[in-house]
Amino acid sequence: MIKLHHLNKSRSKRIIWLLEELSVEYQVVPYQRDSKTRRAPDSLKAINPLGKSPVIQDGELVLSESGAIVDYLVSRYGTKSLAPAIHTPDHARYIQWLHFAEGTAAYPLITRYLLGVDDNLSCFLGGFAREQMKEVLTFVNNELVNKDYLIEGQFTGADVLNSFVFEKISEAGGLSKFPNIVSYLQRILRRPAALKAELLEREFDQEES
Ligand SMILES: N[C@@H](CCC(=O)N[C@@H](CS)C(=O)NCC(=O)O)C(=O)O
Repeated sequence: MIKLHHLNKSRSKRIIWLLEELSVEYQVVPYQRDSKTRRAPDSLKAINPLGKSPVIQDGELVLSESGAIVDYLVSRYGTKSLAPAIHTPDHARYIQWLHFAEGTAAYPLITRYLLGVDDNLSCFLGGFAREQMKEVLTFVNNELVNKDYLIEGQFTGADVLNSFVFEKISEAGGLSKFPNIVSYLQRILRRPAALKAELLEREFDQEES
């Protein structure tokens, strides 16, 4: 059975969501962040020396990096259509969106978050990341004109993976100028598998919110 090493309040919720979409059997191994440092506990390093979540175990295979995990799970277990047919232009676009989520999109979000913890958003890097974030959101908002999902006409693993950045920005009230992203996020988050992942994430979170 697939094991997901899941850290509370983290990117790992998306993997619960994907496993629910795929209707495969899985087990969640929960970890809790340190309340002061926000780091994962050292015990996670036993499975991933970097001490980062998500990580999955599937038989002998141990895999980290959310994008790689989504790609692997969808191609290995995706009996439903969670990715476009391989060797099509849409499949290439799907791969682009997989990389976008943890690359171009996540970088300014994480930078702003960390500078915010230090109350240092007015520094050069803070302004740089704010501009980058605006460009990312404008790009995605334009991509979503007349489209329900990132890939035209098809909900895919890329929607699950990209949800993290948009959810975080939405929670911070930063989507008011991006109506296509708002309606897109509402659409994907009301899927039964997404609602179930939200419930499970709360169940596995032992921190007071
Ligand atoms: N690029 C990695 C990022 C993994 C990552 O940074 N995970 C965070 C949770 S959102 C983590 O485990 N942080 C705990 C720590 O660094 O101690 C991925 O996509 O999975």
